[in-house]
Amino acid sequence: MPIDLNTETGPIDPDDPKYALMLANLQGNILKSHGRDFTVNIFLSFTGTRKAIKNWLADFTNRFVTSAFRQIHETKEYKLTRVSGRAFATIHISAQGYRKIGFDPAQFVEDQNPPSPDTFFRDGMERARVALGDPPTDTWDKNYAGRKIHAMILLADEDPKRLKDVQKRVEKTLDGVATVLIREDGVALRDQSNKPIEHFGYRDGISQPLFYKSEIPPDKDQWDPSASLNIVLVKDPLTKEPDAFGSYFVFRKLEQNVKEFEAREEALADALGLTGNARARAGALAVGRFENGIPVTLAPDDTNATLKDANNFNYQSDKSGAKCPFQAHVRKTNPRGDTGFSGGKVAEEELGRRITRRGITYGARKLGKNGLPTLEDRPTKKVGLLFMCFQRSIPDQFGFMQVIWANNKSFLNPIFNPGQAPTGLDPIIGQGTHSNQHWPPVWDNDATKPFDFSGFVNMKGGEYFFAPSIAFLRSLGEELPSVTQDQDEFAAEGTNKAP
Ligand code: N7H
Repeated sequence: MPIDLNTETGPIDPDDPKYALMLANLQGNILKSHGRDFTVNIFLSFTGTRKAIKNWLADFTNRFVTSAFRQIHETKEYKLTRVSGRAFATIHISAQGYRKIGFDPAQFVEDQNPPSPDTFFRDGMERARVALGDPPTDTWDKNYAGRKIHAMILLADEDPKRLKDVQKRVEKTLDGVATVLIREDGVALRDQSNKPIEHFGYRDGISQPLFYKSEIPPDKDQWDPSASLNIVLVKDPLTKEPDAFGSYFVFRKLEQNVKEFEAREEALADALGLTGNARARAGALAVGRFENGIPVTLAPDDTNATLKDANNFNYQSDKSGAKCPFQAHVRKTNPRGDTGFSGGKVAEEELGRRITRRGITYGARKLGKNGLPTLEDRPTKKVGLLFMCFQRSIPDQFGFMQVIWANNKSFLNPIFNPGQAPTGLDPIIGQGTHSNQHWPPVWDNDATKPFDFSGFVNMKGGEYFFAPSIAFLRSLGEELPSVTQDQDEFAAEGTNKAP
């Protein structure tokens, strides 16, 4: 029986044979992160004939692309052997890219429930600039503006040397097909406990929608991260093959001004009269978690080690925002039931807004004696997040989250409790002027002070893409897959041991 997304109601068992064809036809990284620490993201402008580009897409898919099925089996193998046999690869095509190879982007019909205005895949990110509150395109990095980006290749590996080798090998195949417009290197930052962090120093990647049964934690009475396939997958509109799904993909290069952000954290701590250990609460009020991942709605400071990376929480015992303010980044972007419960469960509409984040940090930080990045070195530019996320609909999910939640000073509380002071911008990603935020000087006390906190994340360019099904990509080729030059053969020549 073909998979029907409308009847999928929760996480799946990927070993159930019912899902095998779906997983073989689906690109990796969508249902589960590829998890490698080094990536190169290559943005292409197609220059060849339609025929040459289509053949290249099919050939690249056969030689390099990692399916969700293969990703699962490679992960199992890696757990057994601690050796990763090959680099990970996926490909994403923009609306302009589909046009270039003769497909009409109007065939990509995204859900609208109600959507954030003007943030549709078919129109591209540049046209969504005003809706998203993004800065003028002349402040973007070179080659992001102008609607020239047709595709993005993501290559990832644990071994940076092999990654470079594979990158060169891929780029050699582009002759007469495409030019490389931009290359972005992603390098995961990690803290002393080897957990991924972002450049402001906070643990990241803790809370995600989870699609595989084996990932669901036992404690989930306050927040259940379970997700069904229909929040991230859609039928690939360009193939009639059974069980061929894809996903809408957002890429944004978000530069972080670490020095000014940290100065603002100190200024907020001063304004709220926080002293000693309590000063760390200033940043936690902005992010919604302390640097070590403890949610500020659960604790006034960062000392309770059992709460690190806690995710089984909601805001029902913090209805006035006196512990975690409504504007805090993680509360804005995942209100965990603040927008309503139905039958004791978080409203379906809110759950359907979730995005599957797959970003990675970029930019060099100085290394300390332990080989880890020193967070004392505080850059003002050239470091940040290559933000990436998958979803069923850009206007309903990423677009809605950025425009109707993060940038909206009335979300959340005044919408549900009219007459209350505005919530203000999301201090991390909210775009707009006069942030209008209020902050609680005393944890769990309703009195607040006004203080503006925003403007430390700057959008430097990006694009909307679709991650097509492997069935579609293969169908573009005229010949049988090339087996003689498979990436495996190359991997055998190079290093194949993960560090
Ligand atoms: Fe955010 N940060 O360091 O403050 N994010 N984010 N994000 N973010 C999260 O809970 C950060 C960005 C979401 O389920 C954490 O996994 C930074 C965009 C969502 O409770 C931290 C940037 C969008 C969540 C950060 C950035 C989102 C989330 C806590 C840009 C969408 C999950 C770690 C440079 C439009 C919330 C965690 C939940 C978590 C930060 C971008 C969305 C530390 C620095 C553009 C949905």
